Amino acid sequence: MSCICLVGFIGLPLERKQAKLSEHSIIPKPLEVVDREGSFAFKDGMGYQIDGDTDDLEYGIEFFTKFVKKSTGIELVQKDNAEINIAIDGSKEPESYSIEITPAGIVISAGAGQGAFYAFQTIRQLMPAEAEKGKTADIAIPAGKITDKPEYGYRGVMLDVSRHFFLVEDVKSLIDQVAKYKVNKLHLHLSDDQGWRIEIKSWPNLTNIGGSTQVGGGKGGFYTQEDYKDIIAYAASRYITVIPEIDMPGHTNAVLASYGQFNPGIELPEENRLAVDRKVLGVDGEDESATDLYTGIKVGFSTLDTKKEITYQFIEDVIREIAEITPGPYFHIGGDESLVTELEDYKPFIERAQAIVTKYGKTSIGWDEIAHAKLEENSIAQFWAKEKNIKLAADQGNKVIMSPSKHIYLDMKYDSTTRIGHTWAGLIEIDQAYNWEPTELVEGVGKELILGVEAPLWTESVENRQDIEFMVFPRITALAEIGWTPQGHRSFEDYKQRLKKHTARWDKMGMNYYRSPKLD
Ligand code: TNX
Repeated sequence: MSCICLVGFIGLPLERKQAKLSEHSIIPKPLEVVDREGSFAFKDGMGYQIDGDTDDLEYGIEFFTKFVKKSTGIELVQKDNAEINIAIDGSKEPESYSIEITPAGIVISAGAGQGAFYAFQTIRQLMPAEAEKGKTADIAIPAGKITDKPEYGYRGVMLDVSRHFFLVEDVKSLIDQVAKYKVNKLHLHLSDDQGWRIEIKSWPNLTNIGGSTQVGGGKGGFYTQEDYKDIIAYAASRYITVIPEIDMPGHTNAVLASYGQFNPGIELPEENRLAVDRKVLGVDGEDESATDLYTGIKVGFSTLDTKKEITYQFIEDVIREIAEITPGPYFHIGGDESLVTELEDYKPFIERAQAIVTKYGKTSIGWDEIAHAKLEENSIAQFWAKEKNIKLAADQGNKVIMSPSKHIYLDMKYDSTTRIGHTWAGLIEIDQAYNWEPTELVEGVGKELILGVEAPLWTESVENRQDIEFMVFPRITALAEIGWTPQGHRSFEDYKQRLKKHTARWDKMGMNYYRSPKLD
């Protein structure tokens, strides 16, 4: 008997009816859920078996067995005729899965390890919130069948590690938290005016000087190439692809402070300059043309010198070194807010940057402004502000990623009282984050041109892991559902009810999420 029983006042057990499968609060909402009678209870001695290609299943299995052990105390072992059967069927889409739950067992069928991992995330959400904290007795999940697959293949979150630097451990924590919602891309904004955050062996001052501070004048930091590989491997173990961004030709003061030769003579804002102390930073010699470091939050004042050949050698070195240690298919070249680069210089610069990305075997992504240039055939434009830029990309036949700032900029305040964040794109409460549809943002840009969706977290005001959690949750769950669940299948009212159950899980995990009054 797998029901959860309470002892009544006359001493007889009273059955508390277990919620049906279709009444469970899964986010993102699955495509199809069918209820059946009964439930499946995890019991000692149970195990799992795998049918089909096990190649990329290992991480998923590791996650699942660890979670079951933590939440039930049961050590699932691999055995024949097991209660939990995981079948990989390569003819299905890799992210798709189905779960059939009966009192006798669970049968998971998935297109690949990734789909199986998503099946495990769904099963996790079928377990009680207490399971997130540790051992909970008698876990049973209701019988039925879930059949599921995503609407879009690109479901991303972006973390700006330049304005404030975050440790590898903080990035991993974010990876863990978003993977639960089937987010599959992590875009790292690795460079900006305030800091350069990845070791480039051929240009060491980028990190020695360019990585030495951040917004507010703190000590900054950077990832060694080994750190970066560590993040990538960790993300891969949650079926998340990392997309590195080096923003250019604007947003580059950290480069110009490190190497004056790329400075065409920009004017740094008066406030928040920080003189480079080369002795303290251990850098030999002088560099007359280098700028001061910048620790403020203004944008649009910097540019690389687009007219010098050495600039292209430089970006080629950077792209090559990063591409070599990036297994994913993408490289993001930024391209936004290059307000002091003449358009006639900007366009050929972007074209050359894209060509270098292509040369090193990657697909180029850039913020929507890049569509002013001639795009490479497979280049991707990321919508954040201007519909007309996305039209330019679409006219060229290029695909787009949707990050509409007024809906899903995670650095916007929730309401006027939010302690951190900005308001330039508006206030973004959970309904504003949820109520949009990728195919309705730009006229003429429909599903066939949309690769997917991404929520960026810019970090001018975000200083630590608690701040990240506060700005990302709950809004990332809206993004995850918009990327996964077709429009006709979701509504804010229904999402809100499900979200309440998730905040209970986040409480168990000790997360610092935003407690929206919209959840009553
Ligand atoms: C605009 S969005 C930027 C960022 C800022 C952000 C602050 C985009 C492509 N550029 O440089 O951090 O606004 O909200």
